[in-house]
Amino acid sequence: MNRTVWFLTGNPGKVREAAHHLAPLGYDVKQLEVPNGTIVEPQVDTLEEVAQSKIEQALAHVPGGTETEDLLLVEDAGLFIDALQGFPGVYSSYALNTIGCTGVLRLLNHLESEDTVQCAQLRSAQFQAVAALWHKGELMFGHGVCQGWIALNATEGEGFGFDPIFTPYDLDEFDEPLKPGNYGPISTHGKTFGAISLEEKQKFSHRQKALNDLLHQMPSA
Ligand code: ITT
Repeated sequence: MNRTVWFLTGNPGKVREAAHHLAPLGYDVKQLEVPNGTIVEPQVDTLEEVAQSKIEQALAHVPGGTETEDLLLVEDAGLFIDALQGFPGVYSSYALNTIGCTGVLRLLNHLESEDTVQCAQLRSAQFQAVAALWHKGELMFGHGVCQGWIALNATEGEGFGFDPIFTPYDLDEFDEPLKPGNYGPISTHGKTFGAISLEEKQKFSHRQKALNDLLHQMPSA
């Protein structure tokens, strides 16, 4: 029988990606919706602290409460741009809602080059994700990183958030990122996450890596 995973998030794009990954493994991913303003995202330094705080706040809203057999999932991600000392990082939601993708591109205006390899180095960035899973009082964390760079222009498509401006580095046959200028078997051919399908994005995604890391620790469904 499928196990229910309540995913606390206001972002349906994240639910789609988690369900795509966990449904074939016997998990029924459901969005845990709470009234606006119920969960306060703390302004702390790390994604782990954000995720843990959200789990603690969300437990009061899980059907069945702390006695439930269901699982509770929170996943926090951020875009960390090297040239901006990691900004927006843990402030990614705020940055997206205020300056948006266009504002981030503007902050990097001075880091341009006609040489794509140089551009990819100057504008290097990572998506980082921390997935936290609560089950019967136990809390587990999974981590995932996706290396890449901030494109010169935004491209709209299937994705969400900063997808239109993030191009992942190619991956080698062991799923490890290659340095710019090296071409690997797993590649978007220079396209941003915004310009590729969800299936394609999954091959690179920080969220998938964080969920995979969690899966190794999860009770079998
Ligand atoms: P929650 O309700 O789950 O917190 P959120 O959209 O605020 O949803 P995060 O706090 O995890 O998600 O993410 C911080 C920001 O980074 C947010 O604006 C996202 O849109 C963006 N982001 C996270 N993962 C992303 C991804 O895979 N692609 C593009 N943008 C992403």
